[in-house]
Amino acid sequence: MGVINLTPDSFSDGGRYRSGGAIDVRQVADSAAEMVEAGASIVDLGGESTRPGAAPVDEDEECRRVLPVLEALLHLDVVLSVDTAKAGVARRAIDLGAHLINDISGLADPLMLDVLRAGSAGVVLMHMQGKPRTMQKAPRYDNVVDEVRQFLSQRRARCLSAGIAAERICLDPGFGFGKTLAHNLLLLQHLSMFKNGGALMVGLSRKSMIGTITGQPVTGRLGGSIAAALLAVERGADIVRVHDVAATVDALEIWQAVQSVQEDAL
Ligand code: HH2
Repeated sequence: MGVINLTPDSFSDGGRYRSGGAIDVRQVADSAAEMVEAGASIVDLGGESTRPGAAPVDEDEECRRVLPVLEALLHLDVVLSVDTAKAGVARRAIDLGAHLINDISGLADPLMLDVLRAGSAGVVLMHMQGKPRTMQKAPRYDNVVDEVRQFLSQRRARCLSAGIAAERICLDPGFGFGKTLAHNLLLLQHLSMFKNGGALMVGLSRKSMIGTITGQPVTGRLGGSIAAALLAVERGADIVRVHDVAATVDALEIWQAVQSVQEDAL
């Protein structure tokens, strides 16, 4: 999954697609096509930054950022995902043709389930402790792996009992969302415990946990991000949400070749 942030304030690519205050839809379309060419099977469009301390955006502004771009990408042969926690944005995105709603709040909006039930789009249910503005102040868990697993399985059960088929649901432990470095590392170490037959997704790309370990600024986190993506895939992640699609695909191709080579290939 390639990330396209249409925000002015995302932590690593904020403002990238803006010129003179407006979003340059053509430039976004070129980037999305490049990601697809490089091997992305999903493109994720975000209209609200969720970095720690980010200010919330209202529904109309989020739609103004995301919907014209979504419309411009509908011709691409790729799964189009919209990163939103707002049922209103999700509804309008699905009506326009979005295939997947990436809900970082894991159904916090009480209307989200109805919106999902009314359509056929898939959903990513992500775990977050607290809200982006304050989530990194003092994250606390007795057992981070158990608590995040429990949250995700409850939210998944809610979707299932609303009639959303298991194949439409993907779970994500939410790296960096109300978690210390140690919480994030424990989640990655035990990622295979999140496998439950459905799809598992992770977002580790360029995150501050990579910067804390490597001492690199956002612009220098490619190596760390690729290492983290590989560790996640090795532990069962089906989808990795990344900013650097081409380099990640290369790394995963090497991993896959090593996994699949047979003795009789000699
Ligand atoms: N991380 C970010 C945003 N959306 N969605 C899922 N499912 N999982 C993640 O880990 C995840 C996510 C944060 O990264 P980014 O979009 O690059 O930054 P920002 O929130 O500042 O726009």
